[in-house]
Order: sequence, then C-alpha cells, then structure tokens
Amino acid sequence: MTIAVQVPPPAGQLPADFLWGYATAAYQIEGSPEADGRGLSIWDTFSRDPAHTEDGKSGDIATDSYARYEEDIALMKSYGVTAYRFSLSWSRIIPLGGKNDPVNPAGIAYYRKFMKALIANGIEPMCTLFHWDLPQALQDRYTGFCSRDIIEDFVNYAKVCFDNFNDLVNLWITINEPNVYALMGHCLGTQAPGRSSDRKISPEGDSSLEPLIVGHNLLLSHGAIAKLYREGGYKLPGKKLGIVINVNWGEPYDDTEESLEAAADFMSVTSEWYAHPVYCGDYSERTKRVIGANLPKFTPEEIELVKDSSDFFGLNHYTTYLIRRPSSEISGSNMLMRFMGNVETTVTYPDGTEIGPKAGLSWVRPVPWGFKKLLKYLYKNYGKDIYITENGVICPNEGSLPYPEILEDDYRISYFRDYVDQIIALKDSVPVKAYIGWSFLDNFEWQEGYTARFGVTYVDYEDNLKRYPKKSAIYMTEYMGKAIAKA
Ligand code: GBH
Repeated sequence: MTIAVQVPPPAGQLPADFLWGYATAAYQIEGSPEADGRGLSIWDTFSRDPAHTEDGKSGDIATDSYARYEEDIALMKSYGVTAYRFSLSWSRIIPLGGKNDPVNPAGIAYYRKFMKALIANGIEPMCTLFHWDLPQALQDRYTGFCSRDIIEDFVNYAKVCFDNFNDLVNLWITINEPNVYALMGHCLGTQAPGRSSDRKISPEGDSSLEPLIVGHNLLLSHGAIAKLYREGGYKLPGKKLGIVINVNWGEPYDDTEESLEAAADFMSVTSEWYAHPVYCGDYSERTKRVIGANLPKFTPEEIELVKDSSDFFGLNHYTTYLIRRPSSEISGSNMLMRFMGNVETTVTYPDGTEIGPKAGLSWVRPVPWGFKKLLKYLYKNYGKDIYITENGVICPNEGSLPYPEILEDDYRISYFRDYVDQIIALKDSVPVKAYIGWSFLDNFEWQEGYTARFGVTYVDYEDNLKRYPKKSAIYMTEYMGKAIAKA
C-alpha cells in the first residue's frame, strides 16, 4: 500500500549534525525471554500476571525484535534516521544482575552484532543502560533499588557495558526516567516491581517512603556510573553520557498567586527532584520544602558525586497540564499527588476550553507551546545542551481502528511537526541537539499491554507481527530530511 503525503517545507533549518530518529526499550520490543541465556527481569514477573496489563498480555513476544533486528534496522534505514535510541536488557548481559554473578557472553555478542548492524547502516546507536527491566534476582536479593546494594551492582553492569560496547557507542544514557520508575513502581504500583502501600495492589511497599529511597539510589547510581565513565578512560573525545528525565510542562490554571505557586511546586518536584542534584548538586530548596522530612539527605561527598554528572539534558517530553491546588485536602493514600507538588492537574481552563485535542490515552494531549516554554525553562535553569530522547502521542481511536485506515495517523503527524517546529523556532536561543520520537514501532506499552500504539510503524499482532509504515513515518522522513541541513 502506498500512502500519499503532502509535506510543506519546514519552518527553518536544523544544523547538519542534528540527530534524528526513534526510540524503543528492550522489554517493550525484544521478546525471546529465554534466548541466549537471558535471566528473568522484574517486567517478566510483573507482566506475566494478567491482572497487571490492560489486555492481560506480557512482553514475552512483544514485537519479536530480538529475532527480527535485521528487518527492523532495514526499515529504520528506509526512514532516513541518523540515530536509534534503544536499551540493553541487563539480564541478558548479567542474567542474575550482580557484581559477583557471571557475565553472559552470548548476550554481549548479540548486542555487539546488533550495534554493528546499526552503524553499518549509518545509524548512530544511542544506548540506554536501564529502561526499567531490572534483573529479578536483584529484586529478590535486596529489593532492587530500595537498597543501596544496587549501586555497586549497577556500576559493575555499566562497566561490563563500557568494556564491551564503548567502541561502538558515542552516546550513553544511564537511566530512563528515574521519576517514573520510582513512582509507578513504588508509589502507585502500576508498573514493575509493583510495590505500593495499597495492600489490594501489593503485599509489600510504602508509597510515602520507597519512591524517595528509590529515587535517591537511582541518583547515586547515576553519579557513580558517570564517575567511572569519566575516570575509567571511557569518555573519549566525541563521547557523552547522561541521564534522561521525563518532564511535562505545568502551566498555572489561572493567574491567581495560588495557581502560580502550585505550578512552581509541580515543576520543582517533577523535574528538579532529579535535575537539580544532577546539574546543580543536592535537592533544591523547593523540593526539600515540598517533599519534606522524608526526603533522604546526601552527604557532602555524595553531592559532589552526583553534581554535574550528565553531559547533556536528556528530555522525555509528552504533554502539558494546567496546575492548581486541590479543591479538597489530600488524603494520606493519594501520595502521588504529593509527589507532584501537592497539586491537581487538569486539561480544562476555567472558561471550559481544553488545553489540546484529546488523544488515544487520557494523559497525553498535544500542547506544542508548553514544549516551547519547557525548553526555555530547562535551558535557563541548567544551561545544558538538550537531547529530546522521547516525544510522541497516540491518535484518538488508534487502539480500535482496523488496517489499513490505522495507517492514516494525521493526528500524530501534526503532533510531531508542531513539536519539531518549536525546536526550530528556538534554534538560536536553546541548543537542542537531537529529536528522538517515541516510538519506532507499536510495542508493549507497559501496563497498557498492546492496546496503546505509539509507533510510526504499525505492527499487526494478528498476522505474524508484520510491520507497515504509518503515514507519519513517511511524512517525517521527508520533513526531517528537509529540515536538517546537508553536511
Ligand atoms: C515513556 O514514559 C516511557 O519512557 C516509555 O517506555 C513509554 O512507552 C512511553 O513513555 C509512552 O508511555 O497511566 O495515567 O498513570 C512517559 C511518562 C509516565 C507517561 C507514566 C504515562 C502513566 C500515566 N509516563 N504515565 S497513568
């Protein structure tokens, strides 16, 4: 099937070295959970309980990309991308995860073969060490990131990766969205390892404390890995390592002082919680005040370790919310609201208009102007080059439309185009170096199972996982091809 696309000229030019491509994560696409000696991860355990996903399905098969990597890379090449952001499965490389556990040569050989194939096709590997699929053995041994024991094991895993892949990787990402891993996995319990104070959800957990401890240990791990990378001789010219933080923009609901403060608290807790220690050292004063006494404390040595540990600002950004104080007192069980700054998010202005058109999932609406404000805010606060490591949306009804209508994803085209245009508009004032869309393929969307399709490539789950480019893939190939200057 050929899809006709009309691509108006881009609003301006991006530099020739601007990186463009798509992202995925190991557990969301690989499948083959037992291939080549892979160990179990917490996402195997979590998603094999049908109660944990929307369609009752796990990532056991996913898009079968572990086996089909050659086909996937060929398709990506046809899209004209210059980079691919993927993650490594820790339990393929060290099946039991820990520093005294054996390394798995077959897992290493696989990823080397895969990265070499990317490079042979002119695609720059952008490699994430940890996109949530912790080896189950470490969760069992000491409760994973709830324990400080994780730090040495994570550093050891990173060292094995640097020793084996650094010649092929110029762009390393330590952790994907520490805030989301901490909160979804240890406050709400809707993602692995599924811990929460709510005993209907989990037999163990403490939603008010564990996310803070997990967040702290993620930051300390990141700092220790960055130190190893820099002092261990891995940071060669042209190579970079950073962390990726998920930040939405919070716009005050109205112009009352109360809403302005609420929005400041929201931005503080949702982004500064991680960004401030990494770029400035220590938690910010506002974060300390908003979260309160339960927030762990860094020693002076730890502040030095974590400070300035990321070579760039890795940003996953999806949407914008209107922020106000909650109408009623926050109850003890609604801890998530506290971790968002004691605020309430809404998408409806006081006059009843909505912030953006409804998408295929309730939490994501296109609000390109919010992205623009966020880019300015992050550059002003942290002064770092920004790499957009995820950005994407689901079209309304995309979960239920049949093939081939489902390929006509004009809603996604507008979203991508409007978001890229913000980067172009700011090109002389905010240094954005990469734009990586989520996602290359429809895939296992965590707690949504296969019901939520974020891909620019349609995957037919009923017919041998065949891949079909959506209209957005074709559009973006032409749009970005024109927007990025020729070298
Ligand atoms: C990213 O997180 C992830 O990095 C990626 O793996 C994922 O596939 C992609 O988003 C698309 O979701 O269900 O109302 O509780 C983005 C941040 C935080 C957005 C958790 C969804 C759950 C909202 N995500 N959030 S809700």
